[in-house]
Amino acid sequence: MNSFKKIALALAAAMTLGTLAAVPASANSVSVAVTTNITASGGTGAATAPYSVNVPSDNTVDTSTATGTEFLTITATVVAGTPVTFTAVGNAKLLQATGSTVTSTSGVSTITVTPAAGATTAVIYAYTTSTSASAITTSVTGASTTIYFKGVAGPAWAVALSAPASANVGSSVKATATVKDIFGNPVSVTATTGIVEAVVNGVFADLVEVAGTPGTYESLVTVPLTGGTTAISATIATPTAVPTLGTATTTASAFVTSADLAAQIALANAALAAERIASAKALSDAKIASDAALAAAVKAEQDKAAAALAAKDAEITKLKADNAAALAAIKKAFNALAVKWNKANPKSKVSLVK
Ligand SMILES: [Ca+2]
Repeated sequence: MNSFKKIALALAAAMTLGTLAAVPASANSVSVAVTTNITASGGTGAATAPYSVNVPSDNTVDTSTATGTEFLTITATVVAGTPVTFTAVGNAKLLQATGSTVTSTSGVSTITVTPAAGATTAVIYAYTTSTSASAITTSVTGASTTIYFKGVAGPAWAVALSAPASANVGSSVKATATVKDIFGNPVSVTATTGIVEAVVNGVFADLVEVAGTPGTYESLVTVPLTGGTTAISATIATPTAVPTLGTATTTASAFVTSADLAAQIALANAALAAERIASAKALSDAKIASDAALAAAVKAEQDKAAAALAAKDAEITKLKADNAAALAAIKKAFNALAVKWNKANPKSKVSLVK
């Protein structure tokens, strides 16, 4: 067996116990041992396999029969007397003590611990309220090491439900329920974390968890052929009360209004056809009115022109008469003078004008 295999086997044995064995410390070195009570999916503490620990869903960071252990115990081994700084990044928080009076908001992001006189270990506790991974770096001057861990969601605390607001009669719609723990982490409901069930118009309906999406459940709901409103509700079992963190939401509702879409389309089409007919008639009426107005305007202009022409004709006629009268008067006057002349000058008579 080569040395790599020996190390791998030793590591595997240590993980089985949920503990990484401490390596003796030397100057400027730090080794970390972590204890967690979750062995089934405890992880190795690497970024790709964080340790798992229950979130403090009862708002006390401690160990109890109901919720198990809700913290990691982190033991750093260093050269005696060396101060050790622990720093949490992400949702993780650090504590120097746990217990029934320590709440989910008690932790801090960094703690420095100096081992007691002659001692080589510094111990702190870490917890998280999130199922996303957090990192904790343990450091001394000149050396550091980082472990990763994540929370295991608590019991179902809140349920939400969504469904389409409307649907065609007789069709199927998807109702989606999401279940979260007291800290908003998705919860895959199990016998130990509660139940979730759906009711459609008073009848229990199937609710199936979506593969790969823990805490999300779907139900295919068929709305009635007669239309109307379909009431859907999702319910989770009432969890143990945690008054210090609020009130659980154990029921959520959604309503689907169904209608005969084909009938609605036929009605809409009929309305559209009627609208088109009305529009065509309005257009025709407008053209008729426009044509009539145009004809009237043309006639008015024509009448005006005819009247002007008639006035001119009358004027010409009057001028002609006036001229004739004037000419006749001139002839008469000339002839009168001619008669007088002829009497006085019989030897040089002038002719009268006819
Ligand atoms: Ca607790």
